[in-house]
Amino acid sequence: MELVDRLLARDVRALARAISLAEEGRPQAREVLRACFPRTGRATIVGVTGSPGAGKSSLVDRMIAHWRARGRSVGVVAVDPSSAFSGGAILGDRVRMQAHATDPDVFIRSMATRGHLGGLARATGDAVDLMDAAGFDPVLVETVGVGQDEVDVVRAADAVCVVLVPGMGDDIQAIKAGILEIADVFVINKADREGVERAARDLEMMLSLGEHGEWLPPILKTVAAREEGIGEVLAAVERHREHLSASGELDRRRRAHLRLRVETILKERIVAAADRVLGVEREVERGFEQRTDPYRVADRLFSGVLHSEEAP
Ligand SMILES: Nc1nc2c(ncn2[C@@H]2O[C@H](COP(=O)(O)OP(=O)(O)OP(=O)(O)O)[C@@H](O)[C@H]2O)c(=O)[nH]1
Ligand SMILES: [Mg+2]
Repeated sequence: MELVDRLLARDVRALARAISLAEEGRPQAREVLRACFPRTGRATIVGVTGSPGAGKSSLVDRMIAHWRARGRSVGVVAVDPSSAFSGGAILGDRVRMQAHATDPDVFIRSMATRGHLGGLARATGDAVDLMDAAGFDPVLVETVGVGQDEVDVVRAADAVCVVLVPGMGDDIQAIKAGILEIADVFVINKADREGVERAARDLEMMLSLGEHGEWLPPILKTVAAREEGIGEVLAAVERHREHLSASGELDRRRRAHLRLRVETILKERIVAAADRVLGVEREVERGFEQRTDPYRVADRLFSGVLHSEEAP
């Protein structure tokens, strides 16, 4: 397939096109992904998450610059929560990472939170695969650390950086749901502000209460706006990656991610098939009128799929 050949030769227009196809859930995307898949698994995938405005994009921008200086080509998937309302890619990330806009070894893709057939995690997972296949390594994924969708998205990374800011007492609470637990590296950004030591102490305290395996997530301080501490973040990500490889944890994680993706696809297909065979909406409506319990409605739909000629 011409598109695949071009993508594998790192034609960024082909890559952009392939990501759009995947995002829109087009049938052609499946073929592209299948053809590209053997070339995936090489890139280190780095998730960057944290509260809104913590400086994630600024940090990503600085990380790109550092990796570029070492000759790496960098892919970025920036998940944009605000476009759920505005319906377009935000200006913020574009502006923040503008310096790299003309660099062919940097590929930045913004993605809206909503409007993906089959969910955000699937769309971002496909985009990461395609960038990986095109030879970008590392691939960074930026999301705001709120909500299950975003947690699922960064969970698929090899290393998860959680970005916090000083004076975050309440913030920690706000993003606590699932995000702190999956952090491999903590970054306290805006370390030029007051309260950075306190934030580090609070975090350390929280970490000492929680459980962690062999890897104790380091707590690093950065001033993304002034380029301070970025080298340390990269070093921690690389150290973490080495730890994953050496401990066998990398394969375990990637297996778990594969499973998650397979399950997502499976659920999607079953629901879609049930919809074609009996109509989910129609059966729900019927169930509502007849006060049927949800298990029975699901049973009816599921057996409809099982007994239909059509494979899901
Ligand atoms: N004082 C200070 N400001 C910073 C620092 N890093 C980023 N900022 C500023 O913080 C604001 C938000 O930065 P972004 O990089 O857009 O933050 P973000 O986390 O990507 O934001 P969202 O994607 O909208 O959630 C911008 O005005 C940055 O200039 C820092 O280290 N110190
Ligand atoms: Mg951002």
